[in-house]
Amino acid sequence: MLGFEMFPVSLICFNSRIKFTMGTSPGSSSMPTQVGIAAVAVAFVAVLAMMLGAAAATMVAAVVVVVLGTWWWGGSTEVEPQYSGAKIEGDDVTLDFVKKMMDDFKNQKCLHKRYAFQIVLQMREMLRSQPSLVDINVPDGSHFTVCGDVHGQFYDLINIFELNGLPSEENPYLFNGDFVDRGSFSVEVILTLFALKCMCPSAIYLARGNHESRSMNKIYGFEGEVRSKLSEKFVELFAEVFCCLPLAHVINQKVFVVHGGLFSVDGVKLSDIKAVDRFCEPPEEGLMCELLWSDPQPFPGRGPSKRGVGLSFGADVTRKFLQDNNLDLIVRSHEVKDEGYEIEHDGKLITIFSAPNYCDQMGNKGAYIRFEAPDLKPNIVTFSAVPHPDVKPMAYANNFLRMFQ
Ligand SMILES: [Mn+2]
Repeated sequence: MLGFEMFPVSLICFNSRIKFTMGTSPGSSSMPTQVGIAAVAVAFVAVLAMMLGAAAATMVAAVVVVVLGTWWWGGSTEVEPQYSGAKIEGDDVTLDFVKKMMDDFKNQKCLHKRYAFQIVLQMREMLRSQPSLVDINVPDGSHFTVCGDVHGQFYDLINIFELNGLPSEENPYLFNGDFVDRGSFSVEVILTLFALKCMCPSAIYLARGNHESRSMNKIYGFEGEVRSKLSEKFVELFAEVFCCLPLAHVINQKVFVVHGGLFSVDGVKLSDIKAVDRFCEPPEEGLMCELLWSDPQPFPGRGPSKRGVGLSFGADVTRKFLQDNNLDLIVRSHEVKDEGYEIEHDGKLITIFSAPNYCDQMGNKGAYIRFEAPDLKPNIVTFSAVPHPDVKPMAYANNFLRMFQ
């Protein structure tokens, strides 16, 4: 069960039929917000009635409704005076806030829901305006780091930042999907990555992985963790934001970076990927599905996927895609590797995986790639796992499903 998710296709099919509501609903805060608005509206009418000569009782009723409405509206987002964790002052997520938040997380302290909400909403707005394929420009003399799957291993994520520096305009990163699930610190990982992007959008790029989806989060732990550490409404909110994540990135028009891999058909152009309408749960076939799910294979041509979703593609498929799009290299993630990386397809495809000792039991190294512009030669750095608090992987996953692990 560990290396690959043998994912029941029936579940995916079921899931993709669920209508995606983003854009039609104002967000998961709509319930208390609507109650608040209704309360204010009633109060307004009452005050008007009073001004027109109604009884003092109307006035009393209005005051009661206003007080109740305000309490109801603000109750869930108010920060209690005893809260000692990281705080966002105003609208701006600052470096000081992110550092304090990461420090709190390290000490297993939660971020207040109010700030988590602010970060996730800001993230949703930012990601909505992004194209499905994002072009990244790394100026000559600068560098750029690409990381693979993190899978909720927060302590290994901070270790990457200790080894390679925090994301900033001068030290930008791309995290190539599968931020959550499996590891039991997925909430800490996703809030850290999102907060860094809110702080400085050009410091960190985030691509969707196959685990940034409702059906996977339900099975592999993220949904339960969100419910436990935040609340039910965040389950919905994260599902919406994940649907806004871009599908692929291209560095300096030369390096194509995607979570899974290539396609069941030849001739796909970057413009086709840019044109994918990605604001949905991953479908069970087509370009978007294959970008998130496919794997390379050591023999030429194409074959069925060992996962039951996407496909396996050979070096000839890689070569043709690179030629068709005038690219030099594919970087992808999605598969655990002993050394944290693997170079395949005549050096034209690199798998990068950044969750060392995956699920506390694979004994693998983690790795990231540092590219220096202009030559963009991939420098691979490997690292070992660091200790984490005694919370087992999949601790928040559905217990019934865990019996089959
Ligand atoms: Mn994956």
